[in-house]
Amino acid sequence: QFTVERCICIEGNIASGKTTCLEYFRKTSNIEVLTEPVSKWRNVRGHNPLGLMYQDPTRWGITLQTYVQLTMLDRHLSAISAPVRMMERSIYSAKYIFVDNLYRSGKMPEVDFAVLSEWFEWITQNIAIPVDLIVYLQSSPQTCHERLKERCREEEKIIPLEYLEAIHQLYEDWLIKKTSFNVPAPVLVISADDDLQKMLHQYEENREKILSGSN
Ligand code: DCP
Repeated sequence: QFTVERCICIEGNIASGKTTCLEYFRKTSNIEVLTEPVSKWRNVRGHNPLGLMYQDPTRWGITLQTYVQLTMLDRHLSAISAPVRMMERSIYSAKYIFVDNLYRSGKMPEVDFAVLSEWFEWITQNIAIPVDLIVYLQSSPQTCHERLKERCREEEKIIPLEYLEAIHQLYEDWLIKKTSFNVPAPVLVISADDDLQKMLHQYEENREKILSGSN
């Protein structure tokens, strides 16, 4: 076992290409790569909180987001198998982007937002969750919408462009303008609208910066 020397979080909109980025580094570097536990969100003891949330966010938003917060915490704290860890999203974006979006768009009752916020604040004040670098895959909501349609994940068929625009705006405020919430680490911005070949090229070009954990 190793102690975590560096933790790099890959952030970006839905279908911005985070998985492709993680898979690229998994294949080409000796690092630990943790993808998002989305399969768990689609099946917890036979239930699908992700699907339920998209069908009725007001009723099921807190259900999904409580579980997302747990699985993210588990990821951040899990024993590491290499000195450098790269992971998809973080407990921070779960709260600052997705929970906030549900609440601000009027889809989450205030009491649910309050309970999730209390949980989040307790966790982040009592448990060290070190992040050394955030890689922000900056994409246009239109590109994500196209990729989403191509990917055809059953639960996501009903996601409208406006939803991706709202997520995009929250990411921009958080990581580019830095006007909304605490940014827990330096941010490296990579534009993510290009096709696959160009994206892989960009990852190669930025490899040192990313793996050395600085921007
Ligand atoms: N999701 C959510 N709340 C969160 C985190 C994710 O509702 N706190 C949803 C959004 C997506 C699904 O979970 O419908 C998976 O999200 P990602 O965008 O993280 O995963 P992708 O596989 O879409 O990423 P990418 O295409 O960039 O690899």
